[in-house]
Amino acid sequence: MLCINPSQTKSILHGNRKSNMSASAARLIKPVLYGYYRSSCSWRVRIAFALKGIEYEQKSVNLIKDGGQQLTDQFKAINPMQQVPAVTIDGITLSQSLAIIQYIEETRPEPRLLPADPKQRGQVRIICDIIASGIQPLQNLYVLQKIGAEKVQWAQHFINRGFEALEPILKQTAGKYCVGDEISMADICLVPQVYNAERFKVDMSQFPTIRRLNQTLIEIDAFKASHPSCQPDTPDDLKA
Ligand SMILES: N[C@@H](CCC(=O)N[C@@H](CS)C(=O)NCC(=O)O)C(=O)O
Repeated sequence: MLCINPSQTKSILHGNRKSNMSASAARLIKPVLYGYYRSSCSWRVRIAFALKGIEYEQKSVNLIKDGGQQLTDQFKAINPMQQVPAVTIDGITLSQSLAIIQYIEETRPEPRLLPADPKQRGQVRIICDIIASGIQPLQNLYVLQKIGAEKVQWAQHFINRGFEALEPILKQTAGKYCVGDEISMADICLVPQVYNAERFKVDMSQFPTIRRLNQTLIEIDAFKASHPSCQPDTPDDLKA
């Protein structure tokens, strides 16, 4: 498995970069991803960086340690929503994984992550929205902490519900990948969501198209290198 150099990890407590600089100077600085190895939304951004061959630095925001570093005032100043990912890039700070990926797509267009055909773009966005709005928010840490003892059944229920919608859509749109034969943002959203489904022991045999796509995608270097088992902040016992 391809792994990113562990020396790139830094604690979020190591501080921020300066903001007053020219746009061209800002562009020379490597983007910084504030993320967490197991966060599916952080993984989306890592896949996008990897597919586009963009080098970046990672700063780990441990969602568990000390009650959750995302809840500190220091991180709240980076992302008021107190969630990962956040990215500093070109002199600005962005949050929300899809907004981050779209910014990367618009500023570094090759290879493209949205198809040229508007109908296929529409299909990509449907798949992204089902996952990013209809599934992941219902099974993120903050929500599950509120649910308490029933959290596994809760997460399974909403992942199943979302995948029951995705399966027939993907049956229609998929070629080699989620939409046709080009990797897109839909694939970037799908793989981390399947990883979450497996963590929550969802029966994936019900979703043969999703399973087939995931198996194809997970063999691609950009998906492997960005996998949660392969990050600078992955605990030693979970490292690939
Ligand atoms: N819509 C946001 C969702 C971000 C999100 O839910 N992040 C999770 C990790 S995947 C998080 O930081 N959870 C912390 C918490 O729930 O306290 C995005 O796409 O970036």
